[in-house]
Amino acid sequence: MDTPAWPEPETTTETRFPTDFVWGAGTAAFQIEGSTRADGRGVSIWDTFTAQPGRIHGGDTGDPAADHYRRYHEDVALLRSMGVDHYRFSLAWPRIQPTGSGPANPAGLDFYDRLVDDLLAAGIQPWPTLYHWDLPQPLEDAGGWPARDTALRFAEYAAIAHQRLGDRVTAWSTMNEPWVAAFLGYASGQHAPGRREPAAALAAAHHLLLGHGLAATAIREQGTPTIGITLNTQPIRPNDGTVADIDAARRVDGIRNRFFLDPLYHGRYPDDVRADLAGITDLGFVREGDLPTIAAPLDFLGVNYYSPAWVAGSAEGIDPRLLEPDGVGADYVGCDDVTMLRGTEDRTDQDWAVDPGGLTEMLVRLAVDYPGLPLYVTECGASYRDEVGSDGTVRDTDRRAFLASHVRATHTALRAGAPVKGFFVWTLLDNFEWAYGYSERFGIVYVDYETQARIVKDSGHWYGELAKTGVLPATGSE
Ligand code: IFM
Repeated sequence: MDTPAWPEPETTTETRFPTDFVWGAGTAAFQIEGSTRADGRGVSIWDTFTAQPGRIHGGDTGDPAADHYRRYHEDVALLRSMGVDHYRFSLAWPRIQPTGSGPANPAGLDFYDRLVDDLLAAGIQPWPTLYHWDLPQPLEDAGGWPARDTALRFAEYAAIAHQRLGDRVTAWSTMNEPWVAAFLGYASGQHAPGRREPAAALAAAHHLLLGHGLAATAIREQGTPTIGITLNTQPIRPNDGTVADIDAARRVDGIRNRFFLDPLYHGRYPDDVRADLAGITDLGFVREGDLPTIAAPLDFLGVNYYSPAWVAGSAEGIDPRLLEPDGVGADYVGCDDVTMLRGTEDRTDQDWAVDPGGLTEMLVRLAVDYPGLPLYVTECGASYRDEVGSDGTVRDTDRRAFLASHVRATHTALRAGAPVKGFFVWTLLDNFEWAYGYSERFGIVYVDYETQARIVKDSGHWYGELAKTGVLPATGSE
């Protein structure tokens, strides 16, 4: 894998974005809503998973989260006061269809109806995602994403949601990070439903993609929505120029990126990845007609970016301090022998590598290898240990610097010719960070989980200003 010379980021002058560039903030239902048993909501795999001892840091669950189900009005007002006029959120399938099939739950639909109306009244464009990991438990009991039927049920649910909201919502995303749902959910078991079955995880990945394609087709038949999917594509960097390192990078890139991008853009799974996986599956779950369905026309690609990965073909001769403590784990199916490296000393408080150049690299690569679709950075953000100062403010300098450098990296990609149309910060509110529970804070708004008071952090004030002006000041003046 050659590393091209990326354009140098602009740092000495202010950086102006196009006037129609979209600035937004994102959230996800299970991470913020709470009220998990309210108004007929069904049980999701995350309710089941969080109830199992030892699964989540501190034994945390989806309640109360940020109590957004009851405080959504206040949160919309917060977005408005900050000057952020695009809001990416997810719909909870178990609120809308409590068992994952059959009739809709009117109270669940009513909630999103009120939220959408509130957003529009505040001048904020809603960007719902249909699936951000909260599968109704009865569907998991029937086999989950490894079972083909789940994809069919997903398309029915998508049609119900679009039928109700499609008159006011134009931008729809089908899935968030199917890689995570498939491989953390069914291979490493770090996420719900906590299964450790590599072959089933590959079937899950295919059925998530199939569900995406069926849902996109179903809602396209109802009107003229703008439809996208969000992937957490990641630059995979070989440690060295050795054949072993470069081949390790190819394999990890294959399962992380191309296993999703190739079927979506080209209607096929990559041959090299099929060959890599031959000992695990023959992909017999792929039926005739599936791939054209998955490659249904799209209007945009959402890109979630946090950090690159650095890989080596073997750990031999590498200073142990440079290795990722968790290694490759089971996250990258078929790559168990690959070594993961830390890559950089610059880390968030969660110990994730900070590398804004990786975002430029990813956006430019997508523009070159997968041309044709507008790109939106649908998530980018960082967890730092915030504290409320004695003056009641949250001075999250690290997060602000992280965001500024990544916004700048986005502009660098734009300048290089990548069709980037927007940036959504992850995340609006501190929230339930999956296996980490409430221990990690990614928000640009601080949430006191005891009182549910919100405090806009310094990064939130800064981001609101950026969203209003589309101008990023020169480095040093941020
Ligand atoms: O919080 C998550 C989000 O739900 C999906 N993308 C990554 C974020 C940070 O881990």
